[in-house]
Amino acid sequence: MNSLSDSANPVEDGPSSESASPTAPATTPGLDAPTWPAEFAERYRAAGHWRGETFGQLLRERAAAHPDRIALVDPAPRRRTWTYRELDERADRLASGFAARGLGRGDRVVLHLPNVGEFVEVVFALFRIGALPVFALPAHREAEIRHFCAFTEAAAYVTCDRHTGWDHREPASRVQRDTPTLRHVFVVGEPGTHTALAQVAEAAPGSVPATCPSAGPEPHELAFLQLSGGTTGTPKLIPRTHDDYLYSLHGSNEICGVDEHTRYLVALPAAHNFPMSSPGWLGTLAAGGRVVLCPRPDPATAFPLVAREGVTMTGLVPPLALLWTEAAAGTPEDLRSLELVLVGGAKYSEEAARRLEPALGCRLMQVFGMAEGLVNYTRLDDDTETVVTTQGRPISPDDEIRIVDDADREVPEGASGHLLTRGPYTIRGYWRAARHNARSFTPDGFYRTGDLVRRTPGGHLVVEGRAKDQINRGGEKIAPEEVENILLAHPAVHDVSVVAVPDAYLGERSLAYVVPRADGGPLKPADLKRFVRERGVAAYKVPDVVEFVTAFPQTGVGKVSKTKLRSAAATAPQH
Ligand code: OOB
Repeated sequence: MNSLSDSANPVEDGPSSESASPTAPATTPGLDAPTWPAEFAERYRAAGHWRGETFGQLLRERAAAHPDRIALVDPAPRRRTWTYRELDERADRLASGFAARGLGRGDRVVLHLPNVGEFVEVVFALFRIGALPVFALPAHREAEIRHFCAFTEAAAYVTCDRHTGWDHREPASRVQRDTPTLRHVFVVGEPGTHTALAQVAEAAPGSVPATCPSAGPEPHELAFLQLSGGTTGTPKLIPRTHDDYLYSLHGSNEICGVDEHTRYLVALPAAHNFPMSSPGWLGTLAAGGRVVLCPRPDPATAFPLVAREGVTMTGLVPPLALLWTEAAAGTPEDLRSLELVLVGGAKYSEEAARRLEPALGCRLMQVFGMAEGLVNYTRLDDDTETVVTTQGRPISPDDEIRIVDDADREVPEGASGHLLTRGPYTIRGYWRAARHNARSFTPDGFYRTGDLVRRTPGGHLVVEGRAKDQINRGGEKIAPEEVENILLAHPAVHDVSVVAVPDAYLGERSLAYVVPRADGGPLKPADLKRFVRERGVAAYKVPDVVEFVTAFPQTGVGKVSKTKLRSAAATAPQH
């Protein structure tokens, strides 16, 4: 029994639920999601936003233009580098190996790798053959991987042997056993019973179908599936096309001043949209710059890399920005190559933002983005006040912004309201999720971000809060409903409600209010935390605090009031 959720039935929509109706938004065959209506697509092409380019072509062109320039550095455990030519060739060799194993256009491939060079190789190899990477995060565990593989009907799963003490090979075997479509498991490192990725690339680059441009994916087609932060029981998948994502890269590069001299440190997980495209490692490669992978984002790991590799730019979530700011004063490392640090993913406090530039001796840029599309940046020529007090303005003149009240009416200029957006790189619907799309998008195609914002007279957005039921734990997004569903499966739990509590370092932590069953026997917070962990989900989803209550506060209509629970959580001295 879960009476806690305000949302409708979270049951997944199936592949067949995107059936066309006269009022349904435009869809592209094989896309499995609503897409931009023809008049919008034409407008974005005419404006030069959509250039008719694919990722496979992009790397090929960069490799032709400057073959010997270093594209990628993986410093650990021993320093490896790839020139643009080597990366291009490597992508071809892997692509032909994947193709020889029957992978091809439209096949979903769940990618679950930390920040290693193979991640970049595999992404470009999949782009080449038109297979679609599904970007899992390194923190994800068996439960999430199982869901991604099943829901996307994945043909392959790419992971590594061990990472941060976890062996991924046995869970991979179990997932494969239970997922009929999953024909291949490729492993970076020791493969166990699976196929070594190194062996796939051994195939000589034969006639890869995708090296012939006419056989490769079209620019308006899907390039990959990103994960949404999510507010529902399971994360939704975000279908991004070559055209739309490349536009966000080029726009980001222009705003951030990315060029061939840029050396971008991938401190956050490479699979996340922020370090991937804002401007991130893909933006850096698109500009002919150098990508430096960072195995862990802590100052002790990252600072020596900044110094040794001459890093000029990176992107951090606010808690990390705070750590870097505090560690800078005492470090023996030379950080003078750093020119720009982007901070986003969660609200960055003004007080912390003011300290970054003096501490690190570089510029700060705030970024307020979402994997669904819209990305806002403060600008390099903004004054300090704007940079530390706002979350920036959109990339594109064609990003449409509406700030509305609960009834979707525009609020007066400068007032706070719900942010709705539509534009050349914001999706028109999630992948295979028709029912959810009806809630998350307006009939005229605006995405309901769930964020509460106001606009300054200068046109910058300030994030004021959130209307969606989500916890933003230092940039890691938790859907309370997902954790509630897990806890409800515990035999001694009668009811549960998971909410955010303010936290000085992370911004927010998670708190599970639990009503135990009368006959459930003794129950301790640690039991429930362990129960969540043992369900095989990412560690950041385990509630930080568990508190037992006898009942939940109700709304006027008798539903559980999360608003009242949140304010109780925020004011309780013990949290
Ligand atoms: C980024 O993407 P997601 O998809 O993990 O999360 C998006 C959500 C936003 O809707 C907002 O609620 C929150 O994260 N958020 C911020 C923020 N940046 C993101 N909230 C307050 N201040 C900010 N600066 O998080 C993401 C994607 C691309 C670039 C940067 C971040």
